[in-house]
Parts: sequence; structure tokens; C-alpha cells
Amino acid sequence: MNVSEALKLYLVMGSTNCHVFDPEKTLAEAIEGGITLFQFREKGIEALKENDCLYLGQKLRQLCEKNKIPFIVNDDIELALELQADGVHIGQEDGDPFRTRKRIGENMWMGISTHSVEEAQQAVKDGADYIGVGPMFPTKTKEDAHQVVGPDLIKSIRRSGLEQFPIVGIGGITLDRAKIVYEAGANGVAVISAISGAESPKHAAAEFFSINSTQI
Ligand code: 3NM
Repeated sequence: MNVSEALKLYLVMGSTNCHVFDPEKTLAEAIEGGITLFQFREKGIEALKENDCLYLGQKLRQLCEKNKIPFIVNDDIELALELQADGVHIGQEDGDPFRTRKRIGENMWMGISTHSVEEAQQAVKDGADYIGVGPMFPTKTKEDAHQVVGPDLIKSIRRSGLEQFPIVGIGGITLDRAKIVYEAGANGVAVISAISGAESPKHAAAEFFSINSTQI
């Protein structure tokens, strides 16, 4: 699967985002519903640490492997390597893209979070395989989220010369809002709460998937 295709429906989550079901069941359901990419993002005060984090990562990694869903680790290069992840995702403050690339090699994907045209251009120069652009809308999920940039930033990034580059929108994306993000030119939507906090993650993922495949 190439990166652009994988970005179509990108579930991001860790144990602290799962209030309805445990992370394994949440992920299993979301996979059944049609997610195309998964990011293990274990963040927050109550986040699992060390072996507990590794153990959960292993379980989620196996689930993805069994279902042929690429598996990305947020922020932690060593954990990504240990879990034999398909890639790592870094923020603007998390890490140096050059060091990250050196450590992960050419075969793993590197995603970079961006919040402006300049950051997007820089991320591409720095060797990103895809960029996240956000927050698209207000979100309560990320405490230190930037100011809302809106789907218009994706349009501006596309116009700045990155017509074909793999882009995923993130932040506050709900079923009602997903279409606007795709229409702005994103290859996909990255979602935490709208799937992991849903009464039925399977149903929620399937609904997102159908918006993507029928209306674009
Ligand atoms: N990154 P939800 S917004 C992890 O703007 C993350 O880069 C963002 O969670 C960014 O789908 C965000 O529940 C949180 O709003 C997304």
C-alpha cells in the first residue's frame, strides 16, 4: 500500500483515548469498519509507561499485522523500532527529522505534524513521507493543540507546490466535518475521538469510510 492510500482513514489512539472499550477491542472494531492506517499514540498523565506501554503496543501491532493495516508509532523512535512498526510520526517539537530518518532508515515511513505552509514545505525538504495538518477544527483531545488552522490550510499547502504530496488532516474531525477536509485536498482524515470514543467504533469507522469512497 502506498502512503497516500494508507492515509484515507487514519485512526490515532492509545489507552487514554479508549473510554468505551479497551484499546484492543476498539482497534479490532475500527479495523472491521475499514480504517486504512493506525497510529499508536500513548499520551497523557495516565499513559502507560515502559513495559505496560510496550505490551499494549505489541498487542496492537499484532492486530494490525494480522489485518494488513500499516502500524505507526507516535513520537518514540525506539519503541517504533522495537515493535517493528511501519513508521514513526513526529511533531514539530518532538524530534529532529534527520536524526529520525537516520535511525529508522529508508523503508519506514516518517510522518511530520505541520501547522503552516512553511512547516509543510520544511517537512517535505526534511524527508517526510506524509504530513499531518491541523488542527482542522477545535479539539479537546490534544491539550497543547495549536490554534485551529482549518481545511483552508490544506488548500494553501496544495497551492504552494505540493499538489501530489500525501497529506492527512487532523483535529476535531467528525463525520459531519470529514467531507470538508477531503474536499480541501487531503488524502485522508486522522481521527481520535470520533472513532475511539464512539459507542460502536466499527460503525463510526464504516461511516467515515463511506464518506471517503462515495463522495470524493
Ligand atoms: N494532533 P480528535 S490535533 C493528535 O493539530 C492531534 O497536529 C493534532 O484528536 C494537530 O480527533 C490532535 O479527537 C488531536 O480531535 C486529534
